[in-house]
Amino acid sequence: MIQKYVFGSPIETDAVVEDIPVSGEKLPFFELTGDNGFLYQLAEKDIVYGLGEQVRGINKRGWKYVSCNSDNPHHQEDTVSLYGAHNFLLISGEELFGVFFDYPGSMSFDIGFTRRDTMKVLTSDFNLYVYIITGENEKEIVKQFRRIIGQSYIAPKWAFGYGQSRWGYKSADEIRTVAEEYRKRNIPIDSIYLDIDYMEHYKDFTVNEETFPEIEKFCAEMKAMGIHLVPIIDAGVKIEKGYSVYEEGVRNNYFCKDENGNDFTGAVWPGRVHFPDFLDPEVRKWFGEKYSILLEKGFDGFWNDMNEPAIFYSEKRLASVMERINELSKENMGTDGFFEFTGLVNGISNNTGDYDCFFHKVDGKMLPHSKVHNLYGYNMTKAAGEAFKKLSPEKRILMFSRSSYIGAHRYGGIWQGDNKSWWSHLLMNLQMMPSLNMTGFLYTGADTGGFGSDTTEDLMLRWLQLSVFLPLFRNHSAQGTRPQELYRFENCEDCKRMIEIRYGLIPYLYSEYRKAILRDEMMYRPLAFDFREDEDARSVEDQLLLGNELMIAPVYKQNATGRYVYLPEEMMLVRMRSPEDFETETVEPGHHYIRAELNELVFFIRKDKAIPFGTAAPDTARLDTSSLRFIGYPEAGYELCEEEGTSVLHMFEEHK
Ligand code: MIG
Repeated sequence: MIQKYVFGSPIETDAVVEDIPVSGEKLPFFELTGDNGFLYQLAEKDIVYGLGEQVRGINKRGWKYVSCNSDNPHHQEDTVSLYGAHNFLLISGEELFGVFFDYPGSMSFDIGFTRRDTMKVLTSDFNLYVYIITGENEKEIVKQFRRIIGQSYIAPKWAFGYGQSRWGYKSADEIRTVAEEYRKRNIPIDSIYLDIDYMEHYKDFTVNEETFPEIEKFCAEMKAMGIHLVPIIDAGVKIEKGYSVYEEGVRNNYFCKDENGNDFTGAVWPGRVHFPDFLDPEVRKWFGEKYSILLEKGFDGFWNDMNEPAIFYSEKRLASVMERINELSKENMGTDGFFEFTGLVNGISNNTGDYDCFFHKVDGKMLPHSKVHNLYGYNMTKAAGEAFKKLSPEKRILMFSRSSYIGAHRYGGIWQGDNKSWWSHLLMNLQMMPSLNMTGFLYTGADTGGFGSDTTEDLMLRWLQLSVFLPLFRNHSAQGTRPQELYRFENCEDCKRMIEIRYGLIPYLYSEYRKAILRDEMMYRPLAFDFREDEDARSVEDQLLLGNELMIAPVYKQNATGRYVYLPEEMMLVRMRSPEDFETETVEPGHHYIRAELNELVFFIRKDKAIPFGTAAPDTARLDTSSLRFIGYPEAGYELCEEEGTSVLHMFEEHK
């Protein structure tokens, strides 16, 4: 059952697409605090799931979080905000219910942080909708929530192939080399990403003709090699006379305004920019249609970045900071002055104070950005998604974004942003999957190998052993870090075999992905969602159920040659070194230490289940799905859900 409650006069976010009448009853479970907040008494054993893209564990209890989308490359234990605002929680324990706070401004969640037995949720101004969802179990509650927020975006099948990316590829030649290195070694690959350097001075929808000459030809050349090129699009539009996107935006009042009604100016990669007012449907239509410039050149996938929006500095803040620094530098700077100085400098980027200095047009009214901050990236992605429906009705386009709000899942996926090459971030990648799935983000994954800081070969291998199971499988890294294309490693062969296994898994993964979307289900679940009564399952933080058949439990510690795994039921362990080289063994329920050498992918098939498994292929277009094998329990069948419909497969039965 779903009940909708209203407080004050909320801004419509369109997160929920189903019409639900507002309940006249009193909000259950929560107490109103009188300071714009909601209070819930947590019982000793309550688990709190949710919040989508956030740090820490699957159980969110014991920390505080803030939904305030931010360009934050420090994903640490004490981080409170990342790039998304996913205000859905599921409380499981004494009571069982889901709650969605549909609120586009900044809000905070103290989940047993100040007091272990208290959850306090605070909004900035108490104008919001609250949805309470009750049901028989966790899965059923999520299903109801997913139904009211609308069906998730479906990525093309090729987007399940392996992708190589790096911030720093500067020319077509460099990209060509990457493609050749992969093909030369027969490492499967489907996509190479173009980061900001493909553009001319970081101007959206332009291509640098010197470094990327004849881009149509280059796209075609890559396509002939089986490789899709995926360019980045940034939110800010460069201020430059003669640049058509800028000029059209100014002429038609498509940019966010400052308090005087002038176009608001901030700075990002291109230098000074204006920000399109994506909350205005007319602006979305205009910006969305710009993607056709690149579609026509042969691109068929995009990633939207810097759309929290990230602001290096606003013109106004820069001026006031400079003025103050000038004053300070005239004096003999004492301790106080010095800290004021560093504070000013450090606070110049992504300063939430700037959010009151620019405005959006919402239903004909001007609203300060702070009121709708968390909707910006969502609406940028919506602009693209809506446009693709018109520009490319026949062909699926890959789209994922950095920033998001619930609702964005209908238009694209997200990636988990600027993580680091840290072992803890490999675990965090896994832990974010269920909470993202709860809120509709199915096409997701993190930068494999880690984005910031230097990776190591063993970290890469272990990370591959998680990412082979995740929809978005992209190796991406930041400039200045150790190069991490797979052919850079001494044991490139081991990496290659993991990618080959991935291609063997794609028929299964894409099928489970489609099922999860079409049925409003979670593709990745905590163990406790299927084994509710099992106390040990309820505390597992480093294993996931995948689809209806698998359990994954990757090694995420350096130098470990195995790990403890909890089996809530008997399962079949698969130990795989390549698509052709693997063994299986049945493992009893309980806690086990499972060995897994660096070159071994270990995963589990649930009791009486089996999965279809293909062979390696250079890319998804060349996957041979006519000869799927089965791995798992001998009597099991499998329902394959493909683009054309579903078909039931049985063990040893050939798939046509
Ligand atoms: O300020 O485009 O998260 O994936 O490589 C950094 C450069 C801007 C942030 C993205 C990252 C991308 C990088 N971008």
